Order: sequence, then structure tokens, then C-alpha cells
Amino acid sequence: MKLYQLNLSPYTARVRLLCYAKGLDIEFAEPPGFRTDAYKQVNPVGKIPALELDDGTVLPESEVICEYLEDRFPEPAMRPADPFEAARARLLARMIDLYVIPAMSPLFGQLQAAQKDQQLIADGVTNARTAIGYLEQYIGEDGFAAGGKLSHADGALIGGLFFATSLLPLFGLAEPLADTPKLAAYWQAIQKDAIGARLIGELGEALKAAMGG
Ligand SMILES: N[C@@H](CCC(=O)N[C@@H](CS)C(=O)NCC(=O)O)C(=O)O
Repeated sequence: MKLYQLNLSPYTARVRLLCYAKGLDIEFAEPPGFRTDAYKQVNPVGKIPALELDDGTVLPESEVICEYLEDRFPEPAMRPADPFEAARARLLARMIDLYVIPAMSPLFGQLQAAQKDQQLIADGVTNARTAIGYLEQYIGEDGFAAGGKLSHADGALIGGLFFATSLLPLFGLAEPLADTPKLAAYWQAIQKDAIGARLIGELGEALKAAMGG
């Protein structure tokens, strides 16, 4: 199998979490550009991640890929066994996808904009702060997102919180997790997990390279 991905993407980080935790032999490949005709032949959506299966068929969408890998390679489990904990893991990942990352997305374009759009920046920071607040009620208090051990939700949170903590200070929100103490404690703890640390290191290296060092 081949995973089209880049280390800078918060969505691909959660798929790599499963690859590392399950020891999967999956080739990582860069997409031939985003939304290019060549890449749309692979993934009609034109986004990463996309998982090419051995028969050539392709699955897009990070959560769908994670579910597929979990079902196909169930050990070690990266989906909590308890139904409510499994739902909580899915909820946290969904909150990252529906609220946290979309709130921050407009800010990426402002990083290198010659003329900063102050209204867009103010709205982005406010929306991101609100979205981060949603996570506080559901985040695990034992160092992991849900289920008391590493799960796919940690991959989603790592992607979202890495960008929240690296990007928002550049736009004036010095302590993005100051209003969410449980989430702040989680963020400290997950950096001590071996796979958590690996993913955060990869995101950091990729961001540094993207910002020209
Ligand atoms: N809902 C998608 C989002 C994937 C996504 O937005 N990926 C970004 C990289 S972080 C991308 O490919 N952007 C290129 C584009 O939108 O042209 C998923 O979960 O896989």
C-alpha cells in the first residue's frame, strides 16, 4: 500500500500514528501536486492523505483511512473498545476536523502575506479559541485523548494542537491553551508518549522547512 502524504499535514499525522503504532509496511509518497490532473487521477478530491491499496483503488479522507486500517489491522487497537470511549475518540477527532482546523485555516495565508488582513486575523483567532474550548469538556485526563491509551483521536489532536500552539502565538494569542487547563495538561502529556513525540517532531521539522528554516 502507498500513502500519499506530507509531514506538514495535520490530517496525515493521524494516519501515520496508526502506521507507527501498528508497525504497518506502507510506502509514504508525496502527491504530484495538489488538485493537479495527475493527482486527481489518484484521488479525485485532490487532497492528502490518500491511501492506495494493493489493487490500485484509492481511499481518501484521513478518518476513513484510519477506520479502514483499524478494521484491517486490528492489533494493537487504536480505537477504544468501550462504546462510549470510542464515541468520545470520534467526537474529538470530528471537533478538530469541523471546528478547530477550519477556524485556523484562513490564518495560514496570512503568514507570508505582504499586507496582513487584521479583521481576518482577529476573526480567525477568536474562532480558533472558541473551537479549542469545545475540546475541553471531552479530553481525557490521563494523558490520552480517550480510552486511557493511545488512539486515533490522539493523532487528530496532535495535528490540531500542534498548529494551534505554533500558529496562534504568531497572531497574538500567546497561550492558546490558557483557557483550557485539561487540554493544556493533555498537550504536555502526549509529548512524552513515544509516538506522540515522533509525530510532533515530524510536524515541527516540516513546519520549519516550510518557513524557510
Ligand atoms: N477532510 C480531509 C482534509 C484533507 C486536507 O485538507 N488536506 C490538505 C493538507 S493538510 C490538502 O490536501 N490541501 C490541499 C488542497 O486543499 O488543495 C481529510 O481529513 O483527509
